[in-house]
Amino acid sequence: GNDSATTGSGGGSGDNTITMGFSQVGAESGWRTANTKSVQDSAKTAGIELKFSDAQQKQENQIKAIRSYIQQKVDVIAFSPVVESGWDTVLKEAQNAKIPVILTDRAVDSKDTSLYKTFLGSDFVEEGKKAGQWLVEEYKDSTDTVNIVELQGTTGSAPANDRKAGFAEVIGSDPKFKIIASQTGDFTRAKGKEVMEAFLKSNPDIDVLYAHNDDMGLGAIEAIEGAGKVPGKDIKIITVDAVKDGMQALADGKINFIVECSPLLGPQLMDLAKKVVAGEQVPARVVTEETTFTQEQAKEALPTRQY
Ligand code: GZL
Repeated sequence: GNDSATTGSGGGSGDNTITMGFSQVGAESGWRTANTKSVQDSAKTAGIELKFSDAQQKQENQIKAIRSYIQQKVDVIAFSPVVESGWDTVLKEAQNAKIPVILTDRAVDSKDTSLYKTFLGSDFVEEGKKAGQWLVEEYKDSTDTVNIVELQGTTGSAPANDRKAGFAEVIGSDPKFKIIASQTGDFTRAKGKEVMEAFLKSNPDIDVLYAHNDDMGLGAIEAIEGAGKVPGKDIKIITVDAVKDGMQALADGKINFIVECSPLLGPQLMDLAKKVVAGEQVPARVVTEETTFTQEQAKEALPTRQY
């Protein structure tokens, strides 16, 4: 491992306090704000000095933030890459500056995995598969065509790519399932509503909506109700995240199934950061523990939901 002279610990307050530079995607969804709170609260609890930036979902802002953390000689850099590609150059700059990098939440598609010490986050393919499995089960006794519309997450992001792939893999087992429209809603309520309005105009017979996060699903519910249809009944809805507002809609019967994606990555992130700065070995991949919720389970879980 590096001795203190070369790990950029000059960025700390001079004593052995670890300084972390964190580049957050943005504040696009309930999930994201819960994730930010988890990171900030956990840094305080861990005694880690946190430099935090919000990139407003723009990759160039994340690259700028990472470069500024390198200039400030922080001890460790952590970030959630808004999209999978285009990180090798700035990650090489961090590597040359001997500043370890931790990926959290979303992944990068860099071939050189030495560019980061570990990736802490959910298995998004698995999340897509869980959504597909619920649908297969829900329609197991029907042979009619099932018309599905899909609201994808941010174009090029790992959760959008993988939730789409996992879902398609599972429903692809039966030709009755047809994805008749699929478009990005950029993980936001506003865009989810806008795209769902367009889907409703051009597709009179939609049976199911698969939204890559609760926020787009909640926006779509407004569009569905605006079109005089009943969400959860006329159009069944599957979403991912299980944030409070999504769980409330699930309990109210407007959503039919939610695949959890936990934003509470802060404690594990700070633990990994301490190990990485100390030069200890850490697993290359740490997968988040998470489950799924039906309408009944949402009613039970809501009172104690942390986010
Ligand atoms: C998933 C995370 C996604 C959430 C969305 O880990 O990257 O981004 O599912 C959020 O709600 O906007």
